[in-house]
Amino acid sequence: IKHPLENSWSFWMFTNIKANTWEENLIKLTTFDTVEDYWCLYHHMKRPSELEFGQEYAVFKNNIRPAWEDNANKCGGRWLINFERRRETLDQVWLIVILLMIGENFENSDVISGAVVNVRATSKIGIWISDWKNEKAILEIGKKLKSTLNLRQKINFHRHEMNKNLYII
Ligand code: M7G
Repeated sequence: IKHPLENSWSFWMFTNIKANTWEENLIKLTTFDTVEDYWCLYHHMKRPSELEFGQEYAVFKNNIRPAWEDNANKCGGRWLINFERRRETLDQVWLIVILLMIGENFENSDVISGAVVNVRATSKIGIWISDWKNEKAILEIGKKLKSTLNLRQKINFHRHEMNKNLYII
């Protein structure tokens, strides 16, 4: 028997084809709702560090698109973790973020929409939260990320529709 997750999640891939619009480059690969199905995907898919520059993975709750325009994201924002040339830690951090998320390890897991990993010269992982006004939940999630991931660098949270940081911890 497989171990069910609290939520069902979709795995998305963003390919950077110049002729396409941003929306057209976003493809839903599959959906999973058990621990075992996640590990199966993990073992078969490329690690983020093996993706090409400009490509992205996103893991979002099943009914939420990894786009600002989605109802669950339009009043939201994200915590951002940057990776400057330390690509090996990118894969480890991505795995832990996914496990924290699908295991509902945050007190405020309900406000989490999903997570994105962008592979660039400076790669980054974003944890998307649906309500930028929910300071308590945002800070709880940010602090838990920092402590679990053992991050020494600062991380910042900003609204999707604004470039200004709301929180830096
Ligand atoms: P990004 O991937 O957040 O990285 O956005 P960056 O801002 O650090 O470069 C890159 C570009 O992709 C944006 O300027 C938008 O043109 C497009 N884009 C990214 N996201 C997450 C969205 C989205 O949710 N909706 C739309 N319409 N475009 C997006």
